[in-house]
Amino acid sequence: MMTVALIAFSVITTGFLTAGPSSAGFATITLDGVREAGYSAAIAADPSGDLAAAISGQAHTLWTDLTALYCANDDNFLFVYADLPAYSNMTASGEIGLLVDKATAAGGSSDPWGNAITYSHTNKPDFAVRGNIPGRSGIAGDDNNGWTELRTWNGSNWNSGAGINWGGLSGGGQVGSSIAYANSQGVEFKIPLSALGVSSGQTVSLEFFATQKGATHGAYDTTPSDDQATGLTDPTTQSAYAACAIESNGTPTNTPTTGPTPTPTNTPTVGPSPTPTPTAGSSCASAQTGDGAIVTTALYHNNLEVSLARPGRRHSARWRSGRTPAHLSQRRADRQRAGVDYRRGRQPQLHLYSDSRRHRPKRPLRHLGIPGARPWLQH
Ligand SMILES: [Ca+2]
Ligand SMILES: [Ca+2]
Ligand SMILES: [Ca+2]
Repeated sequence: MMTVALIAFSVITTGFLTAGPSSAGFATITLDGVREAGYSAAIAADPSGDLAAAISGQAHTLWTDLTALYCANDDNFLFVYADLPAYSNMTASGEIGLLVDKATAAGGSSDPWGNAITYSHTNKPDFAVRGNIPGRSGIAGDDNNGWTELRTWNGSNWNSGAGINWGGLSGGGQVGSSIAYANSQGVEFKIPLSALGVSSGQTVSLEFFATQKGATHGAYDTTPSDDQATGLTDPTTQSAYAACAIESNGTPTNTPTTGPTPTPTNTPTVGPSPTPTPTAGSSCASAQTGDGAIVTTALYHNNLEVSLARPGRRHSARWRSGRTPAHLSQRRADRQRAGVDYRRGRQPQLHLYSDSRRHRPKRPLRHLGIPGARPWLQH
């Protein structure tokens, strides 16, 4: 028996891309002195208008009133931003300092530039970015040239980084390679994570202060809030930090999740091998490749398949008896139905036609565009 197994099944597969946990601190930041949205929420705040009267009373030190501190990072840099709403390079004069601690007790306890600022944090700062703001000229004592150093505590002093203009500002510029200022905006730092020796998952502690050049000046103001100068020459002692977490990339990790389990609608069954071993029939001269199977590209003869050789029981009986069909009308009808040519005196033959060609019984398959099809199925 010829068997054609029709395999029908459908598989529903659904995939989802799931975003990883959000990382508020991970962002793409441009070093330009402007605080972009990537900084998200402030990590520290300080009241506005809280400067000592002697400091707020000078136009060129009014910029030292600090209000908020931010941080962000990408794969390679820590960005820190301090709002300086009253800063202008046309009027401001003074210095900045950014302390960074890596949660180690060791560190410097005095200011690397020699101001009257004592670092008494439980964990002493391991790095201090100290710089002159790009500001106005003509203020005695202040350089206001933008020169900025990244000092590293080497275990005994702050000498590492001395004499190197790390920030890259010169000639009155406000945007350097590692620090940038923008009028009425603030100051922005871009610190290589490699320089700090930290990576995502770690937290650094930060404190930012503003002051003026000179051994008698303490911190005029700080973020986070801390001891601040009550006058132009009041020494200060700092002990406050703001925590800044170094975040990993918040880009979706594309972790695939399994959707609904695919459910085949029918269990696939294996049909006949497309190239079975030929088996010679009793009345066949020899076996032919493809005998005994139906394939989509060809038809072959199978002497064992009675239903094809003798499509109609009535006529099968007649053939066996050798009688000539008596009713031509019946024969015509049968011919149209089954495509059987049993003309008198000829060996019974079976013609196969497509369904659509049922009423054109003489047109064999090879005329219907089926490659390789044999037009006759002969027994
Ligand atoms: Ca920016
Ligand atoms: Ca303030
Ligand atoms: Ca430390």
